Amino acid sequence: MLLPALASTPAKVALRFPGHELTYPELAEQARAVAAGLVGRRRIAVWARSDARTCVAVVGALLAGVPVVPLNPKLGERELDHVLTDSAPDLVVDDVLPTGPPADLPEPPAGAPALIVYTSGTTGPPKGVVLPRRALATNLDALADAWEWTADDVVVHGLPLFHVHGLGIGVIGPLRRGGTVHHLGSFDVAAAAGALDGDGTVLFGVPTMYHRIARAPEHAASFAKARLLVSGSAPLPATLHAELTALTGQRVVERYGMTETLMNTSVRASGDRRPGTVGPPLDGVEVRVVGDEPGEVEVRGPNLFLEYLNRPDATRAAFTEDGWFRTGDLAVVEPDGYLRLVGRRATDLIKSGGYKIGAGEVENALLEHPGVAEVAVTGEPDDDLGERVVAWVVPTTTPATPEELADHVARLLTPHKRPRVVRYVESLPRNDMGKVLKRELR
Ligand code: MCA
Ligand code: AMP
Repeated sequence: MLLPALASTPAKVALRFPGHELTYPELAEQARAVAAGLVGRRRIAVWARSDARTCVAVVGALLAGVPVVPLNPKLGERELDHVLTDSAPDLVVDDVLPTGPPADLPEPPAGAPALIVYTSGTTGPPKGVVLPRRALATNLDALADAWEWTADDVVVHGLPLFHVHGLGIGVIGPLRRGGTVHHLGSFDVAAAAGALDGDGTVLFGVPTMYHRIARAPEHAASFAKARLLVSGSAPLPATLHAELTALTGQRVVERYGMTETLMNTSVRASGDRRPGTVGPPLDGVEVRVVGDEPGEVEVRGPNLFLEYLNRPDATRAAFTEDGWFRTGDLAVVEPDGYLRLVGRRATDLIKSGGYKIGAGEVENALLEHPGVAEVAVTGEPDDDLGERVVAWVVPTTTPATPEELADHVARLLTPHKRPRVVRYVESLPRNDMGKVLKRELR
């Protein structure tokens, strides 16, 4: 059973959002009504605003065995159109939750799809990653083992609910444990500190959030109280790790995951929390680094996705013949089995604020703007975001301002993909084949 606490309904808070709490009995009642209203649906999409309604809709769909596409509520018109056309949900859940009369629903099979999460690649529009229930259940149990995560934990975060980090690990995780999610509505250092001053025990965040925590020493005492501070989705710089230790006495636990694989490795709660390392493989997950080190990380195990929706070509290309998933991440393995990630195979993937952004998507969007004749998009180091999106633009005779180009990308794709910097150039460096030499732009 994926969510046993929805059956046993302990008398405690399951979900806490600003100004709104649901206990397990309340969540179970509401989610069962949603499940009854969803019976027979093939696939649904949910506007994944950061609120309890999103969680009730997702839990209801999980109870009914109906796969859910969580939609970023800020999706721009082009990307939204792509996601809805590609996933073809037979219902889009917004404000009003579907309901039906109480019904006893059987537990869906472990191999059945649970979530379809859209993720960027190096080329083309985002792909829908189909995650089975088995992946969630086994991965969350492996994390519970590594982090000594129990029903007594109150997990605090302000992560978006349309990605694996916030929804899969940050909401379904605590619910599988029978513990509590304390979602901040949106990330804010003071709010996170307040939650940890209350009953919060564990904090989940991306490195950008930890960077902002390190810039707010007035709240250090609150972060010092946490049982665990966990970071993931992008590399936590060793300097930031050290700053946080100096400030809070805590050593941040890093874990390494991917939409397609959920979590692959993590430093254990009882383990050595070395800066720049993401720990050993989780129980049940096979991880190998192929070729000369640093080599590509490949993963096999019950944590893997089933397929990219409607993309058998991309699915095939992502796996080796014997079923290892190629992550595209480069790593070395330390003597004690810890992974140290050192980069990515593809230069055209940017990680900004923990969000994965394909350079090609942003280039295609910018090329549609009348002010842009040619463009190349790169990622540059950024203290706060890890990397920032930079657009190198050859303007037309009607040039656009950086703000206009940022708004254009935000409106077409999504705000976090917008260029943070625009550099106007007379021409782009190209090789004999006409391909842009991005390395020369850095
Ligand atoms: C700004 N905004 C705009 C524009 N400019 N909207 C429209 N047009 C514009 N031109 C809006 C943004 O949408 C945002 O709204 C607000 O203004 C601030 O924008 P921004 O500067 O982008 O936000 P930020 O303050 O830089 O955000 C930092 C952040 C965020 C909070 C750290 O990047 C974040 O939540 N990151 C988490 C990413 C994540 O969960 N990744 C997991 C995927 P608003 O604030 O309302 O949004 S990786 C994963 O799942 C794997 C499995 C793993 O390993 O975890
Ligand atoms: P996504 O496709 O958005 O799920 O992002 C997955 C990618 O995020 C991985 O392939 C890694 O490149 C990166 N990532 C996740 N966790 C970490 C981490 N702890 N350290 C470094 N990179 C990470």
